[in-house]
Order: sequence, then C-alpha cells, then structure tokens
Amino acid sequence: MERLDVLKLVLLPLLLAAVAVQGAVKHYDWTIDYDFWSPDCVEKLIISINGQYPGPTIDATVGDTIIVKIHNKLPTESVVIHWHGIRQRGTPWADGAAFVSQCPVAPEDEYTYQFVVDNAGTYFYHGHHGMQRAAGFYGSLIVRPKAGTVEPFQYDDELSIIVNDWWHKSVHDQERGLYSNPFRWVGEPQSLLIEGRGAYNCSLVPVGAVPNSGDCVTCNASAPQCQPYVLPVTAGKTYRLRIASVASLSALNFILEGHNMTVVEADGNYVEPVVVDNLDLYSGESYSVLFTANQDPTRNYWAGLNVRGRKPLTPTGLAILNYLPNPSTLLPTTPTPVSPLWNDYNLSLAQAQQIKAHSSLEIPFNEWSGSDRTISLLNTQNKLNGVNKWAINNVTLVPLSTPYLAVYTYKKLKKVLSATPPPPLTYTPGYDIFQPPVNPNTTVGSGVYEFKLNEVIDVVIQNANTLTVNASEIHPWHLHGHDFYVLGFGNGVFTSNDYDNLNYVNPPLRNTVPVFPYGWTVIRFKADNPGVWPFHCHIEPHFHMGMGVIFAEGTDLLPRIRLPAQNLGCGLTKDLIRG
Ligand SMILES: *[C@@H]1O[C@H](CO)[C@@H](O)[C@H](O)[C@H]1NC(C)=O
Ligand SMILES: *[C@@H]1O[C@H](CO)[C@@H](O)[C@H](O)[C@H]1NC(C)=O
Ligand SMILES: *[C@@H]1O[C@H](CO)[C@@H](O)[C@H](O)[C@H]1NC(C)=O
Ligand SMILES: *[C@@H]1O[C@H](CO)[C@@H](O)[C@H](O)[C@H]1NC(C)=O
Ligand SMILES: *[C@@H]1O[C@H](CO)[C@@H](O)[C@H](O)[C@H]1NC(C)=O
Ligand SMILES: *[C@@H]1O[C@H](CO)[C@@H](O)[C@H](O)[C@H]1NC(C)=O
Ligand SMILES: *[C@@H]1O[C@H](CO)[C@@H](O)[C@H](O)[C@H]1NC(C)=O
Ligand SMILES: [Cu+2]
Repeated sequence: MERLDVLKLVLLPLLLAAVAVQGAVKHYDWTIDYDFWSPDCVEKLIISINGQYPGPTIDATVGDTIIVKIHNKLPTESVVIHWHGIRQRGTPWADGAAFVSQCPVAPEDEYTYQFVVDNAGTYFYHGHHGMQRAAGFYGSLIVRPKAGTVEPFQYDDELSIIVNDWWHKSVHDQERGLYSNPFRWVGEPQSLLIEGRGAYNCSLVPVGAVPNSGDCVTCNASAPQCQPYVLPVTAGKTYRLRIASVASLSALNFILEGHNMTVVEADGNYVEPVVVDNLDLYSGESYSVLFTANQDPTRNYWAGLNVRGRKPLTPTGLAILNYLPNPSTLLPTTPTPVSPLWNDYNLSLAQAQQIKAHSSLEIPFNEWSGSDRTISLLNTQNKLNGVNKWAINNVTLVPLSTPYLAVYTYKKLKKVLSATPPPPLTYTPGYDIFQPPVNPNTTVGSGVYEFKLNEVIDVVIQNANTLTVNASEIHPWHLHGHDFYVLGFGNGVFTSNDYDNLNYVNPPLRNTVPVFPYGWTVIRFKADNPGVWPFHCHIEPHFHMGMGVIFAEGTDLLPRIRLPAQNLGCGLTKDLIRG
C-alpha cells in the first residue's frame, strides 16, 4: 500500500480514474512448466500454464482487478508475462516486458502481477522474454463491458480462438540460429494452429522413424491434443467470434468456409462494421467478427488459416465449424479454404484501410490540436559483424540488462543511458527504400525516446528493402501502454504531402498495426501514461534481432514511483536490493 500512497501523490488523476471503475478482484495462481505436448500431432516440449496449452483464459469485466501469481517451474529459464493490449495505467511495473518493466522471474521464483482492466475487448497474454511466446506460452484475456453497458452490435453466443504458427525445432534452436554467422534460418513453420491445434501429415516423418526411440520425431495422428478445434453453432444464430494472433513469424488469413464475417472490434476498440469473406491477421492483432450460421445445417464447414506475406510452405490450419447436432467428427468433404494470393499486398492494404473507428467513438484531435512531435522510423535489415540484424534509423536495439523502468525511477541508475542515444528522430533523407542498403552495417543502441507528459506524438513507420534484392517484408508494430490512432497507410516513401491525405475523421484505435512492403504507416498517440513502453515489431525473431525502440513517458514523474521489490534484482538493480 505504501507504494500506492507515494504514487497517488504523483498520478492522482490516473489513480482516481482507476478507482472509479474498480470492480471485482480476480485471483489466479499459475504454475509455469515445460510439458510434452502434440499440438500438431508431433510431440515436443511446450511451455504450459497449470498443465494447460494454450494457457487458461482470463475472463473479466471492465473495472476488475486481475491478480496473477506465477510460479516459475522452468528448470533453467526466467519468465515474464506481458498483458497484450492492457494499458497498465498507473501500474507500469506490471506490463511484463523483460528488462523494460521488470527483471525476468528466475527459476523457482514467484511474481504477482496486479492490474486493472479498463477497456472491454479481446486481448491475450504471452511470454515476453526470449522466444518463449513461440514455445506456446500464451493465452486469451477477455474483458467484458460492465453490466448495463450496451455494445454497438448484437449476437446470440460467443466463440473464441487464438492462432499461431508452429515449428518442430525448439525455440532455442531457432534463437541461436538468428545470431549465427552465417545466418541459420529455421525456415517456414511446419503447421498453423487454431486454439493450439493443428495436424502435421505424419506420413512426412522420415521413413524408418521409430516413435519414442529418441532419434526421430514422434507423430501420432490420433493424439487427442491434435484433433481439430471445434466451433459449435446452432443454425440461425449469430455468433461473436473472437480471434487473436500470437504468430511468431507469419501474417495469417482466416476464412470461415461459406460464411461472411462482419468485423466489429479490433484490438479492444469498436470499429464500423466491415463485411469480409477472409480476414488478414497480423501477429499481435485481435478482432471480433460476427457471423450467422445460415448455411446448409446438414453438414459441417472448415475454419481455415493460411499464410500471407511470405511464400507459403505451410499447409492450411484447420478447425471445424460444427452445425449441431451434427457430430464434430463429420469432416467437410469440400476443399480446404484458399486465401488470396500471398503477395497481393494491395488487397491486404485495402482491407487494413477499411477498418475505421466506430461512429460512436469521439476522436479527440481538436482537443489535441495536431501533434507536438513527429518521429520517423526507417525499418531496414542490416549486418553487424556479419550477423543479420534489423535496424531502426540504423540502430539495432539491444535492450539494457537493467530494466528501463528502474533506470528512470532510480536517479542513480540514469548513467547507464547516457552512453546509448536513441536512433535519430529521422533517417537519412534520400535513402533508397527500394534497394538493399548500400552499406548494410548497422550500429547498436539501447537508447530511449523521452516524452513529456501529454505530448502528442506522430510516428511515421517507413518500410524498405531487406538485404535481398526485390524483397520487403510486412512488420506488425505493437506499442505497450497505449492504443494509438492509425492515421493512414501508403505505398512508397512518405512525404509531407501525405499528411493532407491522412484520416483525421475516424482513424481506428489499435495497439498493433502493420507496415506493408515498401510502404509506410502513420500513427498518433498522446504520451499520457507515465512509464517506459517498448514499441516493436511483433514478429518474434525480428524483435530479437533488434527491431524496436523504447519510449519513456512523463519522465519527470517516474522518479516518484516506487517499484515493487519483486521487479528488481537483475543488472544494476541488484545493488538497490542490497542497499
Ligand atoms: C501426406 O503425405 C503423403 C506423403 O508425401 C502424401 O502421399 C499424402 O497425400 C499426404 N496427405 C495429406 C492429407 O496431405
Ligand atoms: C496414438 O494415440 C492414440 C490416442 O491417444 C493411442 O491410442 C495410440 O496408442 C497412440 N499410438 C502410438 C503409436 O503411440
Ligand atoms: C458475402 O458477401 C458478399 C459481398 O457482400 C456477397 O456477395 C455474398 O453473397 C456473401 N456471401 C454469403 C454466404 O453471405
Ligand atoms: C498496387 O498499388 C500500387 C499503387 O496503387 C500500384 O502502383 C501497383 O501496381 C499495385 N500492385 C499490384 C500488384 O496490383
Ligand atoms: C562492414 O563491417 C565489416 C565488419 O563486420 C567490415 O569488414 C566492412 O568493411 C564494413 N563495410 C563498410 C562498407 O563499412
Ligand atoms: C548506416 O550507417 C552506415 C555507416 O555509418 C552508413 O553508411 C549508412 O548509410 C547508414 N544507413 C542509414 C539507413 O542511414
Ligand atoms: C519481385 O518480387 C515479387 C514477389 O514479391 C514478384 O512478384 C516480382 O515478380 C519480383 N520482381 C522482380 C523484378 O523480380
Ligand atoms: Cu518485423
């Protein structure tokens, strides 16, 4: 309580806002361990929570306080959990980003997350240390509106899925390959999973493989863990389907065979209804779509997931849309869903541009009177002593080994920042985004962009060619601690003329947004949430290879925060604990 008292003086308005919506207190007790699992019929080690994969769903109501006590039983790895899309207003230490908001929790240690969920919507949580998300360390977090609050759409019942891509190699194998020279790439995923379930073709296992012999893959097509996920529906009813992507690498496309979907929510914010027959999903995004079970009820249908944005080498991930009372085992005899061409980026761009804020939402731009500052972030692929990296304005992020939040709350630690300026506010004019870099060498940095409280920030994310001729990739950018307005997308180089054509009328609020190949994306947000927040590409290997920046907001106020002791203990914060 003492910590809260100190904070109250500083962040009184924020805290009052939190208190005003306070509801139930929900306690969770989670044990994190490795488990043998067969998500796509091939057995491997996954990170489980209470022996479950995906992890338990948190189902809460706006204003609830969520308290999650975690026990790390991984024998040799530290963990954190990031609550993706939860703004953590007044609780920046509970964001769960390793070495940004806290020290990772060591084996056999415990940590208790406590935060308020203040906005209804579809969210999720996942590991945010190393590549643990790709090891299966994730689950759903659903926040419902308070009783009496009317949502701008109606439905009879609700379904929920979380999707990802899946490799048979361990994440450690993948991770080590990323910084090998020469580069060792794990390749495209073997499977796409819907709610943790897929189906690798066991006939592809090397001839002569003996299950459980220790030298080959164990693949069992009958394993209960890899039977397709079932979405049960009753003819005539309308469903809200919540969909979230925690993919490690792939942009995905979701199809409900024979059924259109109406997008009504994106990243926890209501949007104007958009009817689609296929939905692009970038890692870190979530949606609610409505669909009506209005097709021939005597059969079942496929729910299908395909790769977009990379040449697909992974079969369609499948779940069953099960019209009751048909048995869920009645497999459709129709072909599995086919998505638009993987590299038809204009189609993806057009779909992204269709997502607009719901008309009931007020866009407070007049109040903000434009932006105070613009930051341009050039996304390039580079080399550092022969090792592949990603860079932002020629700086590859190598996070500090002392949590940034501690650096800002304890003045005596501030010295570690002085040596590492952030990437420049803008990149070299005239950089040719259509060619591989002339000089691919990047520099490393761990610097921070500092914002005064309530500064309005525009960020121009500019994509470019990778190290390979005629190649540019999609990057879904995710901001912690905020939703931001997506003002626009475009092809080519962003110029000041493009400011005139941005959407100042009904830009959607999101926490994740793609930047398309050779394109740009502009976002705007107000630095009104004191804390230190990463802004990074949500592709797990890209973030690992330095594709991110760090924002510190309300830096004057941060020294007044007293961090929970459980956040400390690594890097320079070891001395704080001893002292
Ligand atoms: C599985 O792989 C085998 C061997 O390549 C192939 O003959 C078979 O058609 C595949 N099955 C499916 C369902 O793709
Ligand atoms: C495959 O899984 C099924 C269902 O659990 C089980 O009955 C069968 O014994 C397994 N086969 C092998 C070879 O392990
Ligand atoms: C889906 O929407 C399209 C375009 O609005 C329409 O042409 C089509 O008939 C719809 N399909 C179904 C199954 O409702
Ligand atoms: C995509 O759109 C851009 C700009 O409108 C256009 O120049 C380009 O030809 C389009 N590409 C394809 C493949 O249609
Ligand atoms: C890039 O760095 C490498 C060392 O890793 C060096 O050999 C090379 O000369 C550098 N290239 C340029 C253009 O500076
Ligand atoms: C990155 O730095 C190198 C060496 O200083 C320089 O040659 C190159 O043009 C820079 N790239 C960008 C995108 O600014
Ligand atoms: C560039 O790559 C795209 C695929 O992303 C391909 O369609 C196109 O033909 C390529 N262009 C050239 C000149 O190789
Ligand atoms: Cu990326």
